[in-house]
Amino acid sequence: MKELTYNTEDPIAALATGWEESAIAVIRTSGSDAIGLASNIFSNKGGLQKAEGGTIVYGYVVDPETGERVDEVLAAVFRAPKSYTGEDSVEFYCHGGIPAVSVVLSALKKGGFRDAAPGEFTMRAFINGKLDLTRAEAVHEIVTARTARAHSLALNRLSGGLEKRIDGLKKRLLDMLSSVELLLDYPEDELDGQAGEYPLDAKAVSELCADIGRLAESFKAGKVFRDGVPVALAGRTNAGKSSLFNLLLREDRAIVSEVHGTTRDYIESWITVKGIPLRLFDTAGLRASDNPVEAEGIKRSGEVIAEAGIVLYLVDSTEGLNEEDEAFISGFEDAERLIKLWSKIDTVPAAGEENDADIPEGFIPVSSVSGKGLNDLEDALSEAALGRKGLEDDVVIDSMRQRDLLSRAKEALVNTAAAAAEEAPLDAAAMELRDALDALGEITGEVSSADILNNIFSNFCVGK
Ligand SMILES: Nc1nc2c(ncn2[C@@H]2O[C@H](COP(=O)(O)OP(=O)(O)OP(=O)(O)O)[C@@H](O)[C@H]2O)c(=O)[nH]1
Ligand SMILES: [Mg+2]
Repeated sequence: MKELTYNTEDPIAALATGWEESAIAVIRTSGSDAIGLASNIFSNKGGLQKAEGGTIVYGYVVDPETGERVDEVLAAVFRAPKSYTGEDSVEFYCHGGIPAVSVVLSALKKGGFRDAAPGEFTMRAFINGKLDLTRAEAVHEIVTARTARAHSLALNRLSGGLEKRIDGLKKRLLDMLSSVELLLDYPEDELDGQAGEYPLDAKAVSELCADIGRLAESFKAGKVFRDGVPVALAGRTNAGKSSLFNLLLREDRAIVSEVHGTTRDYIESWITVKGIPLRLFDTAGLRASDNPVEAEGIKRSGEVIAEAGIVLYLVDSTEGLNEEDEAFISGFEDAERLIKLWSKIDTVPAAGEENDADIPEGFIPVSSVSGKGLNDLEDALSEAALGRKGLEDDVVIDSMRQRDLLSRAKEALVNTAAAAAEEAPLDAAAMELRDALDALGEITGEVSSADILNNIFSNFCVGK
């Protein structure tokens, strides 16, 4: 990746909306002289210069070299510190489409702005204290969220849900550290009434440790919502995989036929189940085949199935279980990743309670014709993706950075708890507590090196 220059002195500009045909495009600028520079390339120069923060000025962007009007725009003026970045900023609402955007950007560059690096606006917002790191990271997650639920979790972080949680943990840590440091600074005999009392309560330390551990664990759920889970449909030929694929997509996508071996190449599509983004794969039916094309399809399907986070294994209820099914199921190592489906249940005559006995243990009866079992299947998918308890807490972390720092804090508290249980000398405990506090501080960005910041913001898109 190219070395990023986040020189916060420069005036910067970038397209904040997509590079595509659109009615309106938004070009963002920021910098201490952003308003002055922008007014130099604006038809109503005085109007822009004098505009109050939070107001909009109508006019034309003018090429500073040729004096030519390049686009008719609205310019929204924001004055420091009341702007996204905390600096002076002008946002141009120009006509959409790549040509219009290009000429406006080019005029801005001639006027003294440089192209913004990825995430540079948000980085400036962080540096200027407009948001902490957990919120800054959430900005990226909001823009890239795949489902409404993922979006709402990121929005919770943006509005400070995670920052507040971390602050609460930090406060508990700080209370512990202060009581330890008090004794270190003023040995017991100088403090009235506290002689002999060990300042750390092992139980409280363990509780704090568990709370930090739980937040670290939420990374798994956060990742599920951020990246989604690959789900593969598997089973013998004609088991009904493609029919179920289409039902879950609510779209007639995969070819369905009574011919065995219809699906050759696997196909995939994103679906949303209970707010969880799932990448669903329909695969070639598993059977021994002399046809080299089908054999290759089956091989590739095997790879998809091996890499899937969840496998839906279909057995045709009109055929029943056979040895191949038994072999697949018993050969599947991680049972929690496997959901077994008893397909085409609509064909069972007078389907009802009395027939349930025919359904083998652990199978969910489904029908792609009647839709029966779809709710149970969705529950099972959600459980396989998030665990039995589902999402218990709306505050989840979804960055590896946050997870690693929480683990570091947890580790330090495990050591502190052990020291407290033995009433060990306090120096070591104080050191561990300080380390835990530092780790939590890094999460919100109180302490962070330029490298860490570059790493975080370089993943952003330009214009954010
Ligand atoms: N009655 C009934 N028929 C179904 C159901 N699901 C699939 N079928 C029929 O079963 C046949 C095979 O369905 P597909 O969805 O193509 O099966 P597949 O597992 O994708 O088959 P391959 O691609 O050959 O591996 C088709 O004739 C479908 O109409 C169901 O729920 N009920
Ligand atoms: Mg198929």
